[in-house]
Amino acid sequence: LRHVPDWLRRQAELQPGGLAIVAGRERWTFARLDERVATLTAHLARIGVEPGQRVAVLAGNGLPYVILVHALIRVRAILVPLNVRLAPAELAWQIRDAGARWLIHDDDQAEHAAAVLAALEAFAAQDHGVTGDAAAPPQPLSLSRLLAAAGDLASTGPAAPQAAPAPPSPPSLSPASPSSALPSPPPPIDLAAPHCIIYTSGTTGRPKGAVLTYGNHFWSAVASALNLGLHRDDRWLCCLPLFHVSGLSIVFRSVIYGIPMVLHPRFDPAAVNASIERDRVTVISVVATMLQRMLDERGPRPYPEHLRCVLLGGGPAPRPLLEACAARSIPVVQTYGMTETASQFATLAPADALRKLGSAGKPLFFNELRIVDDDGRPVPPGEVGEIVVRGPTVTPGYHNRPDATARAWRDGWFHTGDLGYVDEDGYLYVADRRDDLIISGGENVYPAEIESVLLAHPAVEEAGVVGVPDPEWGQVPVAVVRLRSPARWEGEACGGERIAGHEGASGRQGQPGRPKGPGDEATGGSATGPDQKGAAGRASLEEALLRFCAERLARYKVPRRVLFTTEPLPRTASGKLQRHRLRRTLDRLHR
Ligand code: S0N
Ligand code: AMP
Ligand code: MG
Ligand code: MG
Ligand code: MG
Repeated sequence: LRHVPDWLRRQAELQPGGLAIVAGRERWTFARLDERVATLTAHLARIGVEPGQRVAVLAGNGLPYVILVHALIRVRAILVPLNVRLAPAELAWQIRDAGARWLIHDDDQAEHAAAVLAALEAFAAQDHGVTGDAAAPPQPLSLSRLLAAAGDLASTGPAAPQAAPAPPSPPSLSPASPSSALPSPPPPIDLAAPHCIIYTSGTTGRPKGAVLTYGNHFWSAVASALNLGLHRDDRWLCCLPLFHVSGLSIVFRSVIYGIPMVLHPRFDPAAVNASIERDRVTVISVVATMLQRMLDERGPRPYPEHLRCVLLGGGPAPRPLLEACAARSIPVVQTYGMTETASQFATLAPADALRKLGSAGKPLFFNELRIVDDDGRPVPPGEVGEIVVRGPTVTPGYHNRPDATARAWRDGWFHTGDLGYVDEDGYLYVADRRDDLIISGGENVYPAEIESVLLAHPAVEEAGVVGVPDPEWGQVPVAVVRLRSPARWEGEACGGERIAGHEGASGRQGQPGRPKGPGDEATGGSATGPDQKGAAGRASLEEALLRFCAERLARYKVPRRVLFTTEPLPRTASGKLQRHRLRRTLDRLHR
């Protein structure tokens, strides 16, 4: 199967009056959504958005985002969804790496988008090791203005021709002549073509753009239905960001299944709980932090019968949470998946939910999974190894990163970097934490990203980051820092411009020369760099480093604490940081 009909158009033909999307007070049918998408498609083509161009999108959840996703498909432009929580410099890097030609933002993100463009200008002056064809900066476009202009054009003149050249026609699946009310037929979708590039951080610090094809999304939606089933009255609630594949995949399930998505602008536990009832939601995707908040908000009241599946993914599923849900008959199924597998790869079957509590289930219908040792040899059931996967939902590779692609795709298997085991019955259990990945509320945080920011600070000689358990977010990052010898950092970093130069820091600086006082051992333990400066000095330096991080990283990546040590950080003979040993250093400092 190489081509499928345009998903949205097909639903508009099959069930024009069928509900496609519920968003706040808006309830749009497939016909209405299709019509709006057609006008935006024409407008995008008119202003010069071309097939194959990368279009970065910086926007929160909403109907406009969904319309844009479908219109970009019809233009055959490549979607680059941006995480709105990231700092301008992080986004600028992704935009350059993707070689994005356009930056479409919603009104809420207008200022953020301006900051990203400013960061891009700063980038242009330096070399940041960007792998993409970093030519001209992207042209910014306001999503609300695009939609308004598209609407005006639609009401005043005929729609422009489709931008995309039609690929060779596949055998026709549609009725001989579609309804005359519908605009000219969009070309069929080539499942092998790239649809989007989604950035996901890596162990070495810089994020990689995972390319997902139309086929990745299509087979993911089909495989999900073969496992969870498809009911005529299904409604899938999306309170996950559309810039993650967790949320985006619901857009495709909606148009491939012909069911409504119930779209929330953000995650609000009370709003989600109310919506499950009011909007007759049958399936919802969540991460653990969300599910916990939903339970807390709801109290002991049971969920309605029509809620048949709570799909829990994006990170570890805490055992107590699973047990609490089981005790309350909440139909939770755990899934294992990642950006690179276009969402769910393995999911527990609803029938196994209780029998195999704690498992992420079996690979979905088309997928295969193996657990292998360091040499790539399969290990027996019960033994922990790396999870490697293959199947039609797995990314072909990373944008402009043949090296990273070759590291991941070895011997025909995609190496996830995750550890796990399968039991005798073939059920997957994702094993305890990898040392190099912290998952905070479903967002990935790689220690190396934070370490490289800390190392860029003039006072820092060495920095290491590990995840520590957190009741709300699952894990949060904590940093251990060894400062440069006082002679080098006191004048330069502590009293002077290098730290104080960063917004707001100077006023809160401690007194660099303050003599050591009582209570100074609270954080530092045995021997710490800033001991000479006392607790206040340490606190102010910690604050300065946190501020330094906050200017360069998403808030959720900013370490919860910075602890100071005078000892060299634990490393291998070759100089690689040993995070399992660093964790012990941290425990000691924390005490
Ligand atoms: C959990 C969420 C909703 C929390 O965000 P919230 O409460 O809306 O935060 P804000 O009000 O904006 O900010 C309040 C403070 O909280 C900080 N903060 C926000 N998020 C985090 C975080 N994750 N960690 C730590 N801190 C956080 C803010 O910075 C702010 O602090 P201050 O005031 O100091 O600035 C939100 O984090 C969220 O939406 N998380 C989920 C993200 C997600 O979707 N992850 C999944 C990614 N993975 C995939 O896409 C593949 C897996 C997958 O597809 C999948 C996943 C789940 C279910 C199903 C599937 C599937 O396979 O289909
Ligand atoms: P991302 O690519 O950002 O979606 O992150 C996916 C990562 O989340 C995976 O590589 C795993 O490390 C983690 N993850 C996903 N599902 C599970 C699960 N069921 N249990 C534990 N970790 C998970
Ligand atoms: Mg990942
Ligand atoms: Mg909030
Ligand atoms: Mg994640």
